[in-house]
Amino acid sequence: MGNKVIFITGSNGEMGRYLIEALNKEGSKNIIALDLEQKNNILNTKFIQGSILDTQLLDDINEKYEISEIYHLAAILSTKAENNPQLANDVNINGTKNIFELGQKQAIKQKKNILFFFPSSIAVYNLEENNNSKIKEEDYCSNPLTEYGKAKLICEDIGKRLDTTKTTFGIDFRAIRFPGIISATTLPTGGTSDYAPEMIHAAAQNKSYKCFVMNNRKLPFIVMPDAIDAIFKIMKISKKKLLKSAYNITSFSPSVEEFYNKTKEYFQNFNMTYSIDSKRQKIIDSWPSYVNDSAAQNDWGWKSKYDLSESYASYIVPHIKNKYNMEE
Ligand code: AKB
Repeated sequence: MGNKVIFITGSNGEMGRYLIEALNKEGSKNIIALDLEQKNNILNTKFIQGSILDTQLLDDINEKYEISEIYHLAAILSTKAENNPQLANDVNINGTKNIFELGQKQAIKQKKNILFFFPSSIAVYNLEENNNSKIKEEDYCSNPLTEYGKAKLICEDIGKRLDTTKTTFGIDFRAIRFPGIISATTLPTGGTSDYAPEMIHAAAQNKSYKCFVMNNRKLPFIVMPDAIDAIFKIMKISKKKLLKSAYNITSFSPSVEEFYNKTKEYFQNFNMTYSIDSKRQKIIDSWPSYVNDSAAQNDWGWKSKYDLSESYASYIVPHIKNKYNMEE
C-alpha cells in the first residue's frame, strides 16, 4: 500500500464495513481503517487499532499518509449516548473535532481540499408534537432532544464553518442526515431506530422479538445499499452543485405494525410482543416520521432504489436468509 489513502473511522461499525466493501468494489485499493478493536481482515485495507481521541495516533497518521478522502463514521448512537453522555460527547464532539483537525492538516500538507464525509442523523430534529409533515433541513432542528442529536448538529455546524474550500485549501465538508438504516447482514448497536433491524433479524433466526416502541410509531428508513449509494453520490458530485452542507435522505416510513406485517409475510412463524421503553419511546416521538429529501434529489440526484416492498423482496430477505443459512 502506498501512502496515498482513503481514511475511514469507525470501520467496524455497520456502515463502515459496508462502505469499505463498496469502495473495494469500485476499485479503491488504499484504505486505512481506524477502530478500537481489530475484527476480521478486510481486503485492501490497513487496519489501525486505536481511538479518534488519541491525538498522538492521529498525528502519526498525518505524518505517514496523504489522505484524499475522510469518512468519519465513528460515533456513539442515540440510546447509548443517553446512557453515557460523557463518553458520548467525548467521542461524538471531541473525537469529531480531532478528525476535522486531521483533515485541515492534510489540506495544508498536500495543498489541496480534503473531501470529508460526515453521517448526521434525523436525531438533529426535535418535533414539538408528533406531526406527519415532511420535515425540511431547516425545520425543527434548533434544539435536539438527545445528546447524540445535539452532537451531530454541533459537528454539522463546525464542519460547515471549517469548509474554506471557496477561498483556500481545507475540508470539503459533506453531510447526510440519515434516517434509520436497515442492513441484512449486520445489526446496529446503541441506536433507537434499532427496533426495525432487530425485529427482522430476530424473525430470520426464528426468534420472537420484544419491541420497545409503540405499534403506531413511524420513522423514516432506508436500506444499507441505498445509504452507501447516497454517500458515493454526494462525495462525487461537484462542490458547485451542493447548496447545503447537510442533506436529508429517505425512502419509506412504515409504522412498527406495518414492519411487523411485512416481516410476517416472509417469516410466517414470527411472533412479536411489546414492552415499551419510555425513554426510547420519547426519543422516537421527538424524531420526524417523514423527511423531505427534495434538496438531495435536486442538488445531487439522490433517489432511493428500494421502497419497502422492494427492500424486503430484493435485498433484506435474500441476504438475511443467506446470512442465517436458511433455504430459499
Ligand atoms: C440511532 O437510532 O441513534 C441512529 C440514528 C437514527 O441516527 N440509527
